[in-house]
Amino acid sequence: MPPASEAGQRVRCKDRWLDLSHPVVLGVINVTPDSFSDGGRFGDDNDGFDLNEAERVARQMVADGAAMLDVGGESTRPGATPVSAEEEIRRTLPVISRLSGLGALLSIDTRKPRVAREAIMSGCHFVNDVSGGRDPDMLRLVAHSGAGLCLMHMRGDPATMQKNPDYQSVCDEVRVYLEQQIERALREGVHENQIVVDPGIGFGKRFEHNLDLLRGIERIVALGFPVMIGVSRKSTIGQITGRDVADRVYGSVALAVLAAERGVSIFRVHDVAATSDGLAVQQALRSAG
Ligand code: HH2
Repeated sequence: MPPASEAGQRVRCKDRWLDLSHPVVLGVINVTPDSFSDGGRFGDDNDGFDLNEAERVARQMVADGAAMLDVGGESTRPGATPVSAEEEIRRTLPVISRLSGLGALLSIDTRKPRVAREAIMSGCHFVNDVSGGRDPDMLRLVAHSGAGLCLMHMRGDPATMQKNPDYQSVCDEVRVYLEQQIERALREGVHENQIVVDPGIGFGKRFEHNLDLLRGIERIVALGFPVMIGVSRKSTIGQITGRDVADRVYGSVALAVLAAERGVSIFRVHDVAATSDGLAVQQALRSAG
């Protein structure tokens, strides 16, 4: 694999750059009725979502320190029912158009090239592909548009991924998969400075697998590409703390800070203010040392 010369410092996002000289927060805007922690937040009576509320939440996230906002129109929680590209577009596009006026970097959380294309045309700078770029059309779209790209590891798909996932060594297998998907993306013309990788916490992994991945996250960091993680409010935190989804913020922030210490640079979170504060403290101690 070619050395990721610019990787680690910044990510190309069309005509802009995501600065990674310090850890950054990606604020989650789920425009879904069924996301595991914030589904239905923006209503939906099939006449569309509440754009004013989405804009209010987004503005608050940016004020609280989010460097980018991640808009998603399909829940990927285990067992979730897949939605069509048309439905994902109906959910996300009005929100993306509205948020594009804010000036923040925007990401689309989708596995579908059609949805990503529409989102990029409406102002998105980054594609968060939880399928890890399995569809070559997605890789070609990213190559042509110059958008940033997150390649995430997922075993199977959301409908089936938690049915007895098994690994010999989860860190090794996730690392090998990400390496292979990076190679595929580069072959399709994506530049190394567009790529971010994510081990996919909770995607086709049991509790022990998630812990092993987080303990061994330096092995993913060692790939030389910026690493993103999404642990916010997930069941891994619930299993450690015994708390319900709404009460997992402290555990989520603790995990983000520990991961930042180990070289993770992008944090996909619901609780932007709390995570930004935790990371600011981590950074202050680091530079003081
Ligand atoms: N997790 C979720 C969705 N997208 N993207 C990346 N890169 N990494 C993640 O860990 C990740 C992700 C699942 O969380 P959420 O969006 O809160 O829930 P749902 O899938 O139910 O909408």
